[in-house]
Amino acid sequence: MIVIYSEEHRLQAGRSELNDGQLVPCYEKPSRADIVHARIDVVGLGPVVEPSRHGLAPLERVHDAGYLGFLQSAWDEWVVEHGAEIDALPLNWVAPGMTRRSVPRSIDGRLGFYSFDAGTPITAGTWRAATAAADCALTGAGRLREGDRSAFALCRPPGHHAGRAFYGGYCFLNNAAVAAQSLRDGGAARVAVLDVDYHHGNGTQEIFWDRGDVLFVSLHADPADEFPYFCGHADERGGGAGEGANLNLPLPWGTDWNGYAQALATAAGRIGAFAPDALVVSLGADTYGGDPISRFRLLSEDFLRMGAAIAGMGLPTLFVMEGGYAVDDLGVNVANVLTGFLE
Ligand code: Q9C
Ligand code: ZN
Repeated sequence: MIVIYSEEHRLQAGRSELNDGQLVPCYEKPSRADIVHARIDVVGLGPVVEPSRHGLAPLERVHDAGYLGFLQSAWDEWVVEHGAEIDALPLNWVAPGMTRRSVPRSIDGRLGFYSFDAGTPITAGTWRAATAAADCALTGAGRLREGDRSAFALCRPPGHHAGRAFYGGYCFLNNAAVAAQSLRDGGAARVAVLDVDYHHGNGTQEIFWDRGDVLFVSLHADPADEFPYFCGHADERGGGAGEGANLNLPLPWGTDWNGYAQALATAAGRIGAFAPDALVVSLGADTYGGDPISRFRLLSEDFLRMGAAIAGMGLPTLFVMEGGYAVDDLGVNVANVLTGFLE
């Protein structure tokens, strides 16, 4: 399986995120990609190649042009106001009943306008790292278009929380959505996105909400208890032409492989019925029992089973790296999904 990886992920190295009332060191850090990259080498998964540059056009297919412009210049504007010694974090957001008539002029106002949490610092290298990650996903989509059965885009920063015009949850550009759209634009009539990250992929859901040509299926911790809290419920089924093309499978804290495998079988049934031409997997390994910010109980060997279950769907499959914060075990867990898929 070809692996697409860029060293530019290192340019996203936030200092701190707001968590449990405190600024703490970022969980989403460069060593995450390093350990996955190292493990891929050990298991000899496949050639590791650099992404090719795709520019802004494929990003504009799923993201708002004003939002992309904001992301591109946010750091420079932040530095003018606050200096380069502090990462850019938003401080306030609009609530229902407040107006959202125009984009604020102030950089602080715009950080809040385009975000939904204070866990996602913008730094000097955020734009370059995020675009390199999107290029990894686009390069992987290109491989599928050329006939590969599978590919792994080792993206960092992750993407599934980023929507058409918002960032959050450590995500800026929605790598999986960009890849799914590029598969559609390359001739696939229908594409399914299967999101196995521990957190609901609210950004991907929002981007494809009213689309009948892209099925979104997500297994995740119940948003009644877990981030992102405001979406991911079972009754969110898509709107308009997309009604029925969104399937959320929220699971309780403490879910182990038993409970997870049942939901994965339900997901497989829905994806099979949709009969897509390609599958994009948002691959987070934060369902692992050892994850520091999550509360599922998957074991390392369960990720082999997850890969086998995904292979059983019998589709050309692009894996796109999302979350997973138990860094020491992240390489093994992610590589297990991929080798379990190939076996
Ligand atoms: N106390 C991804 O896995 N913070 N993003 C959770 C926990 C946000 C996770 C707070 C977690 C975002 C890609
Ligand atoms: Zn996650």
